[in-house]
Amino acid sequence: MNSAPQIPLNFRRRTASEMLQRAEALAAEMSGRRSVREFSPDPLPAGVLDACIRMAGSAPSGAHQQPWTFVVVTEPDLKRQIRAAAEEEERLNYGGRMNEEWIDALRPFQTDANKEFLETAPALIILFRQAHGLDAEGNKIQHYYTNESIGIALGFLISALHQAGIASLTHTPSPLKFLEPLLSRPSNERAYMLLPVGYPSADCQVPDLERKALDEIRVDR
Ligand code: IYR
Repeated sequence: MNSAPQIPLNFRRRTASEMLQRAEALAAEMSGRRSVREFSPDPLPAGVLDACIRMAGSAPSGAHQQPWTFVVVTEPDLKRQIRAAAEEEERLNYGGRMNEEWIDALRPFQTDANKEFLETAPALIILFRQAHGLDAEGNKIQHYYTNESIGIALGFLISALHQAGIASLTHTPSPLKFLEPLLSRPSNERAYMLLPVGYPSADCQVPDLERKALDEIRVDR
């Protein structure tokens, strides 16, 4: 294989105090992020989603294959169709496909098969994982670590949205397959996550949750 041209890394060391200050500020900012299920219909300012998706697209990926597509849906009729199809699946989920233990685990979130937010939120971002690539002749190109890669990109996206002042919900109407024909995706793309994005409604409530403390999630050896 040809070696790719190499360029000097653009990296500047920060002072210890600057590092600590930035890390603490970011941790505080991100711990304020909450998943939102009640959205205002207010539209988002032009260009903000583009910048957030650009940040998501800067995620590292297996062999730098960037195996992702971000579909942004703002068209009301398409949102309505997505809601109808999602609710059809969720009625089956809540009606017996999820067992009692699962339904119990969801109680704090007061979820049910009704997914009004899929129509209220001004935009839906649907992440597609490219299970393989396609060349100009339609031949398959092997992709590597696509699950890891798309998960990292989703994390980048959620973080970018929150820092830009946009609320989101990591929504997985399950199974997600219905999104592939509805959004006319090519055969190599698998729906991975549906994110309604926008401003929370004025009276939005969220469950009073606690995050695990650092000593519960960090282990030193
Ligand atoms: N997909 C269903 C159920 C659901 C499952 C989990 I795990 C959640 O954290 C939340 C919901 C729904 O969207 O209602």
